[in-house]
Order: sequence, then structure tokens, then C-alpha cells
Amino acid sequence: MAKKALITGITGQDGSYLAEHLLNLGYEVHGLVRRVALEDPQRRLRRIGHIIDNLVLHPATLETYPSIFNVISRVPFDECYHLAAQSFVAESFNDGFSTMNTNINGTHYVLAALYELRRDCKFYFAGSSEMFGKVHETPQTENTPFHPRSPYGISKVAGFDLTRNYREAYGMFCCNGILFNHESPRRGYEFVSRKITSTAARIKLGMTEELAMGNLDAQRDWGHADDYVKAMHLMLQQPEPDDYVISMGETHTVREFCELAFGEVGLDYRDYVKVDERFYRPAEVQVLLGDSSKARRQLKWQPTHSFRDLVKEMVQIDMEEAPHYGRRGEDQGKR
Ligand code: NDP
Ligand code: GDR
Repeated sequence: MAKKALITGITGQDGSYLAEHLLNLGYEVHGLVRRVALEDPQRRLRRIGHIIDNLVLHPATLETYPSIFNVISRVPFDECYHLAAQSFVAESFNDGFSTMNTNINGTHYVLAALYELRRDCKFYFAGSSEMFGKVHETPQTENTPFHPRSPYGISKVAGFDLTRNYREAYGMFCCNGILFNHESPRRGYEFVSRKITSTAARIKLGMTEELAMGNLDAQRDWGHADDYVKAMHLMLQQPEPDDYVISMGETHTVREFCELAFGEVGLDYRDYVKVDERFYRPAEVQVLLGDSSKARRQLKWQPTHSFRDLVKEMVQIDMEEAPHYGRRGEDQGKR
């Protein structure tokens, strides 16, 4: 019998790669999607369009417990990957209330419904390096204290604690991934990586003239989403539930990202990138660097894409897609 997995956030970057991976492993894959997505599949289901016939989609929202309860009551799921969230850190400063509501209550609803209906279902929570925030040590491991610097980071710490508490209080198989930034050609346009690669492509194609950016000195440990979703699955195959850092173990500045991306299309980023205060955050996470040796040892997880290859792949795809998207990247890059 094929294992049944539920992915919340299946329409997002990670959800789409994870769905592909689980289908390849022979899983029956279900996705929780917002009803509006079903009404506008061309746009809102674009990341899973190529596999949609092999998925079972359930309309629901993280905003209410009954809607989550209803989906979980329908199918005897073996594994639940809870990826849905308001995931853009800058937006969490604009509307901390809705970020908290979606990310904390949404996670609590999923855990509570699993507790009521499917206590044997294994659970993965999409924790984040943003939880380390103002870092207490470098590199960061599973034992580094959290010091979140945004409503988003705070909401992820709460989700992390909820997940651990369901494990400790009720013996449920609940794991936290502490994933560092991971990108891909499916990344949303507002995140810094895609903003840079899509704008570099549009500048090269003569569609726009400059790139307005915030803090170029921020440092991130960037990997490829395709590698990182495999770690999520591996966590749920272990004999015991646990928490794992997933990272490349190297850190780069936003400036370096610009230099590489513009270099891919034969341009010098210094001629196009302008610093604009609107993109600075009220509190910044200055540097992140993860130590994923526990995951590499216990999960036998290994990334396969280098940072350079990631940037190159993203620029190449944006050079192909930019003419079709028109001004979209620019319009979406206003935050
Ligand atoms: P995306 O922003 O690409 O995807 C977020 C998903 O959540 C979308 O499918 C979105 O649906 C869904 N969602 C948001 N709000 C709701 C809601 N109210 N009800 C139902 N669904 C909702 O994120 P990623 O794929 O990049 O990340 C996946 C998870 O991993 C997130 O929880 C993120 O916080 C976390 N994470 C990501 C990292 C990264 O570098 N990518 C690193 C560490 C953690 P819709 O399409 O309808 O908007
Ligand atoms: P982050 O990703 O906040 O780390 O969260 P993002 O790509 O938005 O920012 C990375 C760094 O780049 C700096 N930066 C800019 N960022 C954006 N978006 N736009 C700009 O113009 C800009 N200029 C500089 C930021 O200040 C920041 O330091 C991502 C999300 O996927 C989270 O959901 C996830 O949990 C973490 O990664 C790990």
C-alpha cells in the first residue's frame, strides 16, 4: 500500500519540490490549498501544474480549525508536512498580527487535529534559521539559543515549541526542521535571490534599468530547495523524532549574490544596483551560518547543488521566463 502524505503549502516553492519527490518515491500525495487557488489554477497552482493530475487537492485554510480538521478527517495520512505559512519576513513587519495568526494558530490547528484524529501520523514542521535571529554563536546548531528579530521569526519559534511539546506531551512523532535559506527558479519574486536574478535578466534584456535593494551586507547560508525538501522526508523516516539543522555551511553576502548573478549575464552589478532605504528592515538578521553535521551524520543528507550553480540556474531560467512575465518582477519587488 502506498504511503499517504499531506502537504500544507503545496503551492509554494518547497511544497512543489516535496510533492515531486514524494511522488517519485511512490507516495499518494495530498495537498491542502486555499479555495481561491482552485479558482485560479493557472496562476496560483503554477508550481504544481506539471504534476497536478497525480495529486489530490483539498480546499482549506490555516485560518480556522474546522477547515483543517475536516481535511485530516478524510484520509488516514501516514505523514504530514506542514509547510504553509506567511513566509516573507519583511511582510511580517507590516502585518505582524496576520503572520502570527497564520503561522502560530495554523500550526496549532494542524497539530491539534492530528492529535484528535491521527495520533500515529508523523509530523514535520518548517522551522527556520530566522529563529536564531541575533545569533548567540556561529555557526548555529540545534543547541544554539533562539533570539528572533521579526514577527515571522517569533511565530516560527512558537511553532517549533508547539511541535516539540506535542512530541514530549503526547509521544507523537513530531520533527522540527531548522532550515536555512533555500532558493530555486520557483522562488517568489520578493525574496532577495529571485529579486536579483529576475531583475538582472530583465536589465540584460532591456526591460528595466536598475535594481533597488536594501542591506547588501546581510549574509545568508543559501542552498537549493530541491536538496532541502529531501531532508524533510528523511527526518520522518528515522526511528525517533528529532530536530535537525539543514544548511550548506557557507555564508555569502547579498552583495556577492548580486555580483555573481549580474556576472552570469556579463554585467557589473555596481552599474545597476541602488541602495534604497525602503528595503531596510526595522531589525535585521545580519549573518547566518548553519552547522548541519547532525543531519549529515544521522540522516545521511548531502546537498548536491553548489551556491554558484544555484545562482547560475536561477539566472538562466529568468532569462528564459522574463520576456513572458513583462514587468511582473519589478512590480512585485516593491518591498
Ligand atoms: P512559500 O511562501 O513559497 O509558500 C508558502 C505556502 O503557504 C503557499 O503554498 C501558500 O499558499 C501557503 N499559505 C500561506 N498562508 C496560508 C493560509 N492562510 N492557508 C493555507 N495556506 C497558506 O514558502 P516556501 O515554500 O519557501 O517555504 C515553505 C515553509 O518553509 C514556510 O513555512 C517557510 O516559512 C519555511 N521556511 C522556508 C525557508 C526558505 O528559505 N524557503 C527556510 C526556512 C523555513 P498560497 O499559494 O495560496 O499563498
Ligand atoms: P529572509 O529572506 O528574510 O532571510 O527569509 P529574503 O530573501 O527576503 O532576505 C534575505 C536578506 O536579504 C536582505 N535584503 C533584501 N531582501 C529582500 N527581500 N529584498 C531586498 O530588496 C533586499 N535587500 C537586502 C534582507 O534584509 C535579508 O537580510 C527567508 C524566507 O524564506 C523565510 O521564510 C525563511 O524562514 C528564511 O529565509 C530562512
